[in-house]
Amino acid sequence: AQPIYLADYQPPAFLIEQVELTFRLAPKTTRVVSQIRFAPNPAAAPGQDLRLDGEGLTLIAASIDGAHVTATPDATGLSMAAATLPDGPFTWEAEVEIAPEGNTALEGLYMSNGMYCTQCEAEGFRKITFYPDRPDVMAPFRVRIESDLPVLLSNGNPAGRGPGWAEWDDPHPKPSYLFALVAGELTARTVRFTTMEGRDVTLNIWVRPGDEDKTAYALDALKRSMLWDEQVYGRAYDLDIFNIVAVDDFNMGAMENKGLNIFNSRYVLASGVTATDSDFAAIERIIAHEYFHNWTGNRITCRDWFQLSLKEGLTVFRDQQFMGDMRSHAVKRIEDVLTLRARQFREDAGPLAHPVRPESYVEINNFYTATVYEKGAELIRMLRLLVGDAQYRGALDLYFARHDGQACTIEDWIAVFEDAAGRDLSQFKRWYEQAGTPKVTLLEDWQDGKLTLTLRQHTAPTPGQPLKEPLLIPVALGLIAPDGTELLPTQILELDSPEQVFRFSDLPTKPVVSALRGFSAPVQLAHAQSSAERAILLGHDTDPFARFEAGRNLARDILHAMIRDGARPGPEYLEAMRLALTDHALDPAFRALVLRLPGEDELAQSLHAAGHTPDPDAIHTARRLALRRMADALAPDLARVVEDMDTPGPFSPDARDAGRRALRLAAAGVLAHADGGAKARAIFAQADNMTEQFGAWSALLAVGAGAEEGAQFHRQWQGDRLVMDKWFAAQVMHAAPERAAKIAAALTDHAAFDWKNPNRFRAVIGSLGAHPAGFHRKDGAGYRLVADWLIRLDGANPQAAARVSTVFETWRRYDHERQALIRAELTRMQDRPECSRDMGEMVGRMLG
Ligand code: DPP
Ligand code: ZN
Repeated sequence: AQPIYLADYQPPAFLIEQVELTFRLAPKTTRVVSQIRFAPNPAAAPGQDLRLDGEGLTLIAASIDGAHVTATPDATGLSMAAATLPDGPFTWEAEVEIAPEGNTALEGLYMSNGMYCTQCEAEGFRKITFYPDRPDVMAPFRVRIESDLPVLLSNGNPAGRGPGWAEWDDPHPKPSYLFALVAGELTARTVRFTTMEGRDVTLNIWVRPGDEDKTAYALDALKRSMLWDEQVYGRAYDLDIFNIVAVDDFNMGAMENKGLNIFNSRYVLASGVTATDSDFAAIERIIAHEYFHNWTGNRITCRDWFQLSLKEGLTVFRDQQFMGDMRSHAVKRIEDVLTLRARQFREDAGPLAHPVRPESYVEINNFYTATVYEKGAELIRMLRLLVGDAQYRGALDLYFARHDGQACTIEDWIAVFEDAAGRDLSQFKRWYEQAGTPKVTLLEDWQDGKLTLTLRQHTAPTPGQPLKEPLLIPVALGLIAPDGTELLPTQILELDSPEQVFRFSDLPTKPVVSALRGFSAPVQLAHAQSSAERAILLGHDTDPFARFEAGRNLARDILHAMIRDGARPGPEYLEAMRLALTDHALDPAFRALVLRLPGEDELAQSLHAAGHTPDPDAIHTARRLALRRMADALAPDLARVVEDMDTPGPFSPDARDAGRRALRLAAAGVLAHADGGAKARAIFAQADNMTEQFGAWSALLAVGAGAEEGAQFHRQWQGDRLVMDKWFAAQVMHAAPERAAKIAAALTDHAAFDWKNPNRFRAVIGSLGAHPAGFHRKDGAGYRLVADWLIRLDGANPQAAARVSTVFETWRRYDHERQALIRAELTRMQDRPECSRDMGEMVGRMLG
């Protein structure tokens, strides 16, 4: 397959004035009739052929302005020669046949448990009918659905309903990737919301009968999202109805189709007994994210798929702000940075590194990445820091006013900031174009009351980008006295050269430097500090992220020393942890995060960045030893925290109770390394909520116990798909390294292992890939099992298979023996004539 290049962008030859679609639904023989009013694009070269995308469609008939035409589709669509087209506007009409039942790729129109649904982003609409399937062609849609199923939904407002049919009218011009259709036996929970503009909107969450009692939280999150977008961004909803549908078989998390969001059911359905606190938080975030897309994505969309971060980075940033406002900004920021490092830094350091705005792709589905999403959000956070909060809001107002109804580019985005803030941001734009995580080195010099800080930046080469230019990096920095008082509140240092010096004078005492507060830029900071300095920051910094980070750095340094030299965690570290654990002034959620040691993959990443070849077994062993030492040294404190952090009364998923449960489970989890899991077993036995039931069982599994609890968990939950995903995942994730691949293999033989369901596949195969010591066993059994299953899944659902294949993206970190084993598996995956475009691109890039 040939790559597509950003540099080759051409405006569409034809624009669309109106689309009318009729669906006659049948599992094997759905008919789709399209009537599309085309007009030549005045901004394009005149006299071009009409090219329509189409894949896997059986063309029944086609006409132009009512006159039958002969069209011969090829593998990717069909063309009508310019000479055969009328001058000026014309109506194209076509009838095609498709088979949703056999569609296991879950792209286009497909079926999930007897229900019809669609997924069109990025290029699924071409599997529904012939169309210019590109985001810069926006049109109003009118849709008629014919089916005996009781609930028939599409985008926009309801426009008519009779026995066996329904019509929908979407007045807002939209690209085809936002088209959606749902038909099934569904039931809704409904509320009303009045917008700040006075529009009375019906909000529905549609689920399968029986799941109604699990929709209250999502519906409430939706109302809060709508209100928040009005209050914080001045954006109101623009249709009379907003529908959300939960679907069990779904490749992504959810999809922001105009007025008809379709969700992976795991991000809608929740009750206290079936969903963990993390599930509730994920639901709140994703409901908000998809809703926020209505303005950042739908009203203003992307000109082409290279601009994907224009909507995704911005919408992630907005959902992060929302979650901070709903819960805790400090805790949310820490969690976001942990995710960024675990996923995006990992991606940026390996063969799949790409800029936030890529320059080429073979399959766009492979670019729904942590870089486009999470790093994209970080760029917006930096922009806000550089221009200030008021100018940020001004730039966004300008963006909405200037570009509503348009398909835009990163250039348009940067321009609103330049215009609103009166500032040249051409250097900042490099962040969108340059891949790789910059390394910032901070050197301190203290003399005669003067502090001199030297900041350097360097970005290592990434695939296709051997040379890197200096970036504009906002470094938020403050100074703390050894007794904990703040000597200098946060300043933003703008690092825009390879090396810069910043001086601070008139200081009464040698300060402790608190750098990169709030994680002000997505960089790797190299800043040598003593354990004593880190302990001061952990105990006293005014910036909560910096406090967390100081504790994290302490833990990382100790773990590195344990892994490399067999050192042991010293008393200072254990004392610092004890202080954080028992500090009642601190938010329990924050204490839970501080207590959590860096994960095995994070340690492999940091060892590799420091020039070492990580040994997954040594990392696993050292981490467990550190947990054992913490458990021994802190046992009484941990036990007290477990008692103190109970949450009496009825279950509430709010941030306060969730934080208490997080700390309680974190403490019981550490303690299990000394008490054999006694506390965890007690929590499991008494649990009246999934967070504690599942958290306690996981803690038991992690110390080699939990067999009985696992059996009980299975008996209790075998009828609940989403809880069963947890049952599958936990057994793999917490398996002893030498057993992980065996356990995963056994689970794939389980009657409930429905491998075509993406959630279930990821629960087993994805979890093995996320268990570094288990996946990277020297005998290669983990690699083999994952490759076997990826090959099988590639035949049914290439997009999902390609996504999971990223478990191999870190392979060059490891020793030669492991590299040889992985190379052999990647080659086996690639060397098949039937290897999909999706997987072919991913494996090709990984092999480099
Ligand atoms: N549904 C995905 C998201 O919201 C892609 N747009 O990010
Ligand atoms: Zn999104």
